[in-house]
Amino acid sequence: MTALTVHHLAHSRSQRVLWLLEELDADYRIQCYERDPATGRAPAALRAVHPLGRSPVITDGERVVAESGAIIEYLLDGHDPDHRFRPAPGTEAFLDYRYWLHYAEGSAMPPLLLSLVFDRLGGPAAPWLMRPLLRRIAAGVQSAFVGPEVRAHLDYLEDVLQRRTWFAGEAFTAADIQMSFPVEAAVARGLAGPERPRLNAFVERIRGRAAYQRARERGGPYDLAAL
Ligand SMILES: N[C@@H](CCC(=O)N[C@@H](CS)C(=O)NCC(=O)O)C(=O)O
Repeated sequence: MTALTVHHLAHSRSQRVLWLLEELDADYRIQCYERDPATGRAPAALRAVHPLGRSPVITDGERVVAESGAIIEYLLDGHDPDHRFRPAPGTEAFLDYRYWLHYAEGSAMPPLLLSLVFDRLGGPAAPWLMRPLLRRIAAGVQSAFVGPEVRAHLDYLEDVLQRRTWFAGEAFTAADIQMSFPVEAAVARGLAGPERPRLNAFVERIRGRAAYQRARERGGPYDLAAL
C-alpha cells in the first residue's frame, strides 16, 4: 500500500507534483479537492492537512510537506538517486536548476497573480455602484505597474528559451516542471501569444511528454484560463 498522498486542488499548481511523480514512476494516491465555484478558493478541508489550506501539499505517512519547490526537492531526494531530473550538485546545471526552482514561485508568480487580482477588480463580486471606479483603479495599476512587470518577466523567459532547450540547459529537469505553471498560466491567460514563440513551444514540448499526459489524465480538469 502506498503511503504517499498528493492533496490535489483542481486547476492548480499541484498538477506539477502529479507530473513529477509520473516522471519518477512513483507510487502515489490522489486526494482531490474542488475549488469554490464563486470565489475560486480551496475548500476548508485542505486546512485540515496544512494550516494555510493551499495546494500542493503532500502527506507521506505522518509527514506533511507543503510548497511546490520543497515538495519537488523532497520527492527527488527519495526517488531520483541517479539525478535524472535534478543535476548533480556542484555542476553549472545544478545552479541553473536551483535558480529556476526558486524563480518560478519567488519572482514569476507574484506579478502573474497581481495581474489576475487586478483583472477581477470591479467584476461581478464588487457592488455594482463601485465597479466603474474599481475598474479605473485596476486599469491604472495594470498599466503603470503590473503589465510592465509581467512583460519584463515574459521577455526574459522568451530570451532564455531562445538560447537553451530547457530552463537548466539541454536536459529536461524538475525545474521545467516547476516553471510549467507560470508559463502555462501566461499562455492560457493570453499574456504570451504568438509574439512569444519560445514560450509557446515550451508548452507544446512539455505537453508532448508521456508523463505529463498521464498526470493530466489522473489529475482531472486543469484550465488555467479560468483562474
Ligand atoms: N507558493 C505556493 C503557492 C500555493 C498556492 O497558492 N496554491 C494555490 C493553487 S494554484 C491554492 O492553493 N489556492 C487556493 C486558495 O488560495 O484558496 C506553492 O507553490 O506551493
